[in-house]
Amino acid sequence: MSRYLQAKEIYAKLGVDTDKAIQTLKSVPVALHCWQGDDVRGFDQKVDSLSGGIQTTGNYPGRARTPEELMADIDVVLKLCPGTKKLNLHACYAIFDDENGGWVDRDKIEPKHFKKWVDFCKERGLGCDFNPTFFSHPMCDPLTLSSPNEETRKFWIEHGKACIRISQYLAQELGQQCVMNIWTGDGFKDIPADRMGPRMRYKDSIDQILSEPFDFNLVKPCVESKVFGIGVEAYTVGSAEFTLSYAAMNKEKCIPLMDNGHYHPTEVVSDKIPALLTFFPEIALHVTRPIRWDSDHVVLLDDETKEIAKEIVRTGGLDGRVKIALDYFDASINRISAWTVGYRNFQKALLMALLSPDAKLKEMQDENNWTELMVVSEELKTLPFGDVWSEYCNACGVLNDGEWFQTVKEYEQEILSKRG
Ligand code: RNT
Ligand code: ZN
Repeated sequence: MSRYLQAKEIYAKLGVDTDKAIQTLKSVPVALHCWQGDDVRGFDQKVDSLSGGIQTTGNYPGRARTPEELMADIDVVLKLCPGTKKLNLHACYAIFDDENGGWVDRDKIEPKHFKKWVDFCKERGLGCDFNPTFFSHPMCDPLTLSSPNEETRKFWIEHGKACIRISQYLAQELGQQCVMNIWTGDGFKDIPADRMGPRMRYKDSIDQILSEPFDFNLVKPCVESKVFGIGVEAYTVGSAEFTLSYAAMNKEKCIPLMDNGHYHPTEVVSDKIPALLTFFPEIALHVTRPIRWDSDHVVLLDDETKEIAKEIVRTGGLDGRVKIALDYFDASINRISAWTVGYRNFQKALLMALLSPDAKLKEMQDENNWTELMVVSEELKTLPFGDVWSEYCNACGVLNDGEWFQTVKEYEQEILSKRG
C-alpha cells in the first residue's frame, strides 16, 4: 500500500477524509504578493530605500528590476506552489511604455497601466488583488491621507480613487473579486500634540476614496491597521481601533484587514479571526512572520501560522469570508525561494487545519472534556501529515519537498546571478 493510502486510513480512523481535504484546499485562493520579488520597490519611482514605515533588509543578488524580470520570477514561483493562486499587485508596479503614453504620477494612473498584468493573469487563469501605494514617494510629507496639507491629502485621495477604478477593472477583466487594501504608514516618531486631527483627516480621506463608484461584490476595499513602524514609533494614525471602527461603521463598502505583524507581540491574530467574524461578514488577512516587530520574515510552519489556518477553517472562512494574502519581503536570501517557502508553508498550514477532526474536538470542549481534548490535539501533531502533503503536491502537479529547490538553484545560476 502506498504511503498516502496508509495515511488516509490513519486519518479515517479519526473521522477525517484526506481526499476531501485535498479537494477543498485545491480551490482556496491565496494571494501571492508581487513585492517579494524586488524588495517592494516597484517601477514608478527611483527608489533607493523604502520610506513610509516599511523596510526591507538585505541585498541578496538577483532582485527583479523590470516588469519582465518580475513576471519571469513569479512564473517560477507559480510553478512551485500548489493550490489556487491569485496575484497581489501594488500600484507602484504600474507598467508605463510608449504605447500607453509613458509615465504618469500616482494620482493619474489608469487601468491601461495594468493591462500587461491583466494579460499575465489571464494567460495563467489568475485573479488579482490590488493596493494603492501610499509610501516611497516624494508626495509623502511624510504623511499621506492624514496630512494637514490639503494639497498632499488631495494627491493621495486621487491616488486612492484611481486605485478603486483599477481594482474594478481587474475584477471585471479577470472575473474574480479584487481585494483592495488601504494601508498607510502615517504616524509620528515622537509624541504628538494632536492625536485626533490626523485620524479625522484619515477618515475623511477614506470616505472620499470610497465615494468613487465600484461594485462591492467585485471590489473589496479593506483598511489595514498597524501598531508602529520604524521611524514612526510613537503614534500610528491607522491604529487597530481606528481601522476596526472604520470598517464596522462602513460595512457596506469596506472590510477590515489584519496583518499578523501589526500587533503587540503577545497578541495573536488567530484569536482575532473568530472575534471579527462574529460581527463582520468578511475579513481579510496578511499572513507574515513578525520577529519581535513587523519584520516581515518569510512565513514558517510555526505554531501561530498553524493556529491562524485552523481558525480560518473552523470558522468557515474558506467559503470566501476570509480573504487570504501573504505579505513578507526578505531581501537577504534567494527571493524565489523566500516566496515559495512562505507560500508552501501556508498551504501546509491550511492542509493541516483541514485534516483536523474539528467536530469531535469541539464536542469535547462543549462537554468540558479538556483531558481528552489535550490528548487528541497532541497526538494529531505526529500523524503522517507529510504523506498527505505529498499527495496534495502530486494532485496539483507541483514538485514535492526535497525536489523543488533544485529548480530554484538552476534558475539562480542561469538567470538571477546574471542580473547586475
Ligand atoms: C506594511 C503593511 C503593508 C505592506 C504592503 C507592501 O506594514 O503590512 O501591507 O507590507 O502593502
Ligand atoms: Zn500588510
